[in-house]
Amino acid sequence: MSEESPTPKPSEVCSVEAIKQASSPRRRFGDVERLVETTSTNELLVARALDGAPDGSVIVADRQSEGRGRRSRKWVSPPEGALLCSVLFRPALLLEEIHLLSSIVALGALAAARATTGAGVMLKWPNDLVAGNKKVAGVLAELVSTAPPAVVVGIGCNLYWPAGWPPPSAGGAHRLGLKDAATLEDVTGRVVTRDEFLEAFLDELELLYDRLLAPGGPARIAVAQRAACATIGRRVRVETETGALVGIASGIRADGALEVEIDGVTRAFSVADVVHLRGGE
Ligand code: BT5
Repeated sequence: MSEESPTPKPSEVCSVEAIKQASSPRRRFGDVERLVETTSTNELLVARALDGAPDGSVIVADRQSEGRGRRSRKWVSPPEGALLCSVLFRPALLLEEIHLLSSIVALGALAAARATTGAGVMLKWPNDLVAGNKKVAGVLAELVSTAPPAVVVGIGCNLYWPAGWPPPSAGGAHRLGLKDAATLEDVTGRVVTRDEFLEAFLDELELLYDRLLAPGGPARIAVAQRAACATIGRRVRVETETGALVGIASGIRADGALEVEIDGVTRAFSVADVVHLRGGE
């Protein structure tokens, strides 16, 4: 009696092409330098960019002693449990489209957070990842004065906080600027490791970067950014170097500036901090 192999169900049939795609290495962002400790992954990658490092170079560190935020602020992270990562771009983009590199990094992290933990995080202008009013990740872009210019975009994403963090001896969460911070574990109850998150993030980033560089790409990424941005339509307080103003966030301009309706006038802000206001605020 001859043994007949059972007919495979459609879900078990896998084309050679699909197998190749599933196992193919990333074309970009494959060159990942992993460090135990550095001052700031952005600082280091800016130096590497000046030395000629290629488009798609990535640096990841377990710890940073001088993590940078925007406007000379500090980014603080525990000795484990955070993704601290910087990516170098040498894109063929117009100067006014450069801000979209920060957007693809934020959108890549948003997709990675959803894929690995199911987190329903959103963006807060310009490119924070937030769960409600809690900040889960921040993005910092730095222009490198090479010709043509390069851009280093860094992301710090709180995955989970180890026991004893933030250290009470340092004044706790408030003093470290972490009172409005949260981790993906806080938000979803799920712990994702840095390597898992990094893989998901870089896979997403490759798709988004290809999309950005394709014809019509900047407009498409801008649409995706607006769709993911919880700031639009919200009553916000906009804090600038010269003071604070309250209005309704109405849009994001092509150059990345936030448009806010204040007393019937639309004003645009390129560099500012935004607070999402709740009902009575
Ligand atoms: C940012 O700045 O959100 C950009 C953060 C970018 C950090 C990454 S880590 C890898 C790469 N290398 C670097 O040196 N930097 C990048 P900003 O919007 O200015 O927010 C900074 C503020 O967020 C601080 O003043 C604190 O109040 C708060 N903060 C600091 N650490 C935080 C954390 N781990 N989680 C949430 N909030 C934090």
